Order: sequence, then C-alpha cells, then structure tokens
Amino acid sequence: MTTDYLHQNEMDKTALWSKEGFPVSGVSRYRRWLIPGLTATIILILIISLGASNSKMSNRLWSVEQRVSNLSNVIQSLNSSLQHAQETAKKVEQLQFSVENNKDQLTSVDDALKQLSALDSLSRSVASLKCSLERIINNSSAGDGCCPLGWDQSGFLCFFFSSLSLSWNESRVWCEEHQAHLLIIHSDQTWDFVTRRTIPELFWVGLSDWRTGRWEWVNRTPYTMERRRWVPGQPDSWAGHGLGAGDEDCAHLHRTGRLNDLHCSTKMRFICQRHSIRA
Ligand SMILES: [Ca+2]
Repeated sequence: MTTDYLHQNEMDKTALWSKEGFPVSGVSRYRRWLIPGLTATIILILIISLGASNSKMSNRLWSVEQRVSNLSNVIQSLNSSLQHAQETAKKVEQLQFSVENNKDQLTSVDDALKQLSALDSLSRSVASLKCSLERIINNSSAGDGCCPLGWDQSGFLCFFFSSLSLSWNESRVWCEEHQAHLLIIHSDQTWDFVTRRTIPELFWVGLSDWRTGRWEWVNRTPYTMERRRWVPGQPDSWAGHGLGAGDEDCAHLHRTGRLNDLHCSTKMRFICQRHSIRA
C-alpha cells in the first residue's frame, strides 16, 4: 500500500496537466507545439516569398508602365504624322481639283497664244506687203529690205531721228531696246543723208571717249579723227560746263551738221541706226 502510494506520488511529480485536465509528458508537449510552429514558419516563409515576388512584380509593372508610356508617345507621334499626312493629302487633292478646273482655262490660254501667233504671222505679212509698197513708191531695190514704221531708209540702213530728248547713255539704251544702236557713220553718203535731216537741230551720235579717253564708236570700234567733220576748235573737252564731274566726253551733231563734244548728261534728241528688215 505504501509502495503504491509512493509510485503514485512520483507520477504526480513528473506528470503535467493537459488542457483537458489529463496530464501529458514532455515529448507530448513538444509534439503539441511542433505543428503550429512549423505552420507559422511556413506562413512566414510564404509571406517573405510573396514579398520578394511582389517586389519583382512591382519592378516588372514599372517596366511595363514605362514601355506603355513610351508606346503612348510613339502612338501620339504616329497620330500627329498621320494627321499631317491627311492634311497633305487634302491639299494635294485640292491642288488636283484646281488643276482639273484650270485645264479649260489653260486650253483657252493655249488657244489665245495660237491666235497671237497667227496675228504675228499676219503682222509679218502686212509688214512684207508694206515693204513691197514702199519699194514701189520709193523706187528702191528689193534687196534693200524695209525699215520699221517711222524710220528713214538709206540703202539697207534704217535711221530713227528722235523727237524725244535724252542723255547720251539713255539714248544708247533706247536704241538698243529697239534692236538698233546710236548712229555710226563710215561714209560721206551716210553723212550727207543724215545731216540733211538734222540741220539745224542737235542730235547725239554714237561717238564718245568716256570709256578709254580715246574717241570710239558706240560698238567700240576705233574712230579715226576727221577734223573737217568737227566744229572748228572741237573737240575741246571743256570742263567749265558746271554739269558735274568730267569733261565733255560725248559727241553730237551741231546746228551746222558738224560734230561737237558735250557733257554726256546733257539731254538732246538722238539718232538710232539699224539694218533694214528683209521682207
Ligand atoms: Ca565741246
């Protein structure tokens, strides 16, 4: 009886009490906490893994966002280009429409040009007829050709005696604009023909020394001095004219039909010369 009591007492000292009121040993207690501990550990690992995974996912999401943003920019740029292309296409279409509309007008212009060409041809025919009539009236040779209306003819040369007064250089330009040049005289016959029409007026001729200091014709051929053609004492290159810099560098026909040098800026009538027109 005493032994049983002792044994029971030992049991009481070494045993622990379970929740349910039953005593459990140390091993059982360890086993009881093992499963929750493992579970908590696994959950913790899962949480950490999920956190790491979440971080990677965030990085990927940021990368994807960046790409989407870049893609948006590209799409915006493409839209802008597309809009520009559409506007250009509209303009091309409008231009095409305009060209189509103007086709008729262009055809009209072409017709007008053809008519002008026909008129020009008609004008040449009239000029040819006029030339033939003038040859009959003047009893001139057919080989001499014809001069423009308002020009005087001597042989195959035409002369224009202006009523307009210009400077020497302006006169030169005027003649050139009329397919002619200022008067150049190489023969006594021409001299007589011209001076019969100029005396007692003053006219510029194509003779000057402003370019090189030597007298030359307007076509730059050298002039051979003939004193008998000049007013006595001329050319004198007079510098007291009060007409600005330079002396008298341009020649004109004086009232007597002889030459005198004068300041080129002086305005006076002039004589143009050209070849006759072959009819
Ligand atoms: Ca003079």
